Amino acid sequence: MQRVFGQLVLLVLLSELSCNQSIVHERAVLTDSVKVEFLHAWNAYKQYAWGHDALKPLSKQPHDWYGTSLCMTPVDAFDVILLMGFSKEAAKAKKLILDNLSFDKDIEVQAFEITIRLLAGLLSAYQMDGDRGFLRLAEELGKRLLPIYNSRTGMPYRYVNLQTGKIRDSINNPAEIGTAMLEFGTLSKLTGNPIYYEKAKNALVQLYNRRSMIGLVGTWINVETGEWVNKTSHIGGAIDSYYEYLIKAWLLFGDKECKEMWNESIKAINIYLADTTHGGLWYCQADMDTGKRTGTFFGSLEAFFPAVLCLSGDIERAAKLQESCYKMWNLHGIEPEQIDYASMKATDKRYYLRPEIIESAYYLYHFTEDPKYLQMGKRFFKDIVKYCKTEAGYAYLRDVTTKEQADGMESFFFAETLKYLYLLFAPKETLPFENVIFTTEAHPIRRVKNNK
Ligand code: DMJ
Repeated sequence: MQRVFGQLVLLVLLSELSCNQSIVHERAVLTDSVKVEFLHAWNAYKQYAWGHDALKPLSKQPHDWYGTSLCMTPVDAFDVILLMGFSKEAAKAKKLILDNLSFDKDIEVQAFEITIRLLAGLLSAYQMDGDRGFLRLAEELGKRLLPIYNSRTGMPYRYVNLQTGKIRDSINNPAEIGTAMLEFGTLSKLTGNPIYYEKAKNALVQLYNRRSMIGLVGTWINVETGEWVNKTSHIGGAIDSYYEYLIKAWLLFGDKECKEMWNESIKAINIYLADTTHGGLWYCQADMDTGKRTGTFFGSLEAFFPAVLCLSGDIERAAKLQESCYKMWNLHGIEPEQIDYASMKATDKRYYLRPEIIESAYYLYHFTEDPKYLQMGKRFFKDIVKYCKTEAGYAYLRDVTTKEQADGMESFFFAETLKYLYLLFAPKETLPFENVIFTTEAHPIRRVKNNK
């Protein structure tokens, strides 16, 4: 009897071992495949758009956001090139950036996009590569962005002319107001100049102070008067990374006020925006003053939230929400930009090569080690390759139902989508999770210990 039992235990152990070995093998294969696809996209950028902001993958033409290049793709992609171990490619990208990138340009730029893609990219490049040229560029950019904070409330304007400092657009949203603290804060820590941290933090506090009586924020606010001009509350685009940065600023800098602001905010979000009435967990739109539900839309941008919930320790809710996100992905075999979760119909049929759902799978896998998140990641990767791959890189989809491709490949496809896929499959030591905080554009910033 004892012998039979012993044999059974041995069998179970052996089958577990072989299962683990096959997971390890599958992960190694997937890691290599992501690298291959990365090179496919990167080589196309090099061939058709080298030195420009981005590649238009169908017409094989370069694209510059403001008519002159700010090296968007190489800066955004630099850290992932290093992570993947492509040292020759990294050297080429570095030379391109350090020899050519200048911010002394008479162009009006959207501060948020420039902050999350370029400032963050330069800071992580500096931390990973060590060349002070990256930090010099980051500081030059930081200085040129500072005029955005010259409003009566201290909340930023949306656009600034990099040469003249002229600002415009006083109607701004929480995401664009609040998503600077990691980048500006890190710039302060690295340069020793506190101004960046102070300005970004003040903007965050000013916004938080204008939350409603029930603790929600709206979508648009006038940064001169401090009055809300659109009171729809949600966790999607235009608000999303405001919440993300409250908790991450706490974790990165140990800023207790940010922790308190996060704690208060998440309570209100879970009371008024969480919705379990349509099967599964979703987050809705509601009026910021009354909490009354005004919409049941959810989309690819909202899919960042399981990752943030993981960071806050709410794995249960994170896992439930990720199940909903996965349903959304599987509706048409690839993720629509937005659905109405009450009817489960796509209301915006584009797929922009976005990373959020993959980012959440990566966080959930880190915190639970449940192999189902690896399988999800594999599904995402296979579908992206199947529908978005083109001769010259990757193209976003105009319509997830027809899979019609469109002529764009955003730099976040390198910086985030492929990076999170890679990190999900690669061995943990590739980038130990506890050592960094990822900015909203997935740029890893080194974490100072003992912030908890
Ligand atoms: C990225 O630029 C950032 O993740 C931003 O916070 C939201 N949108 C894109 C990716 O979808």
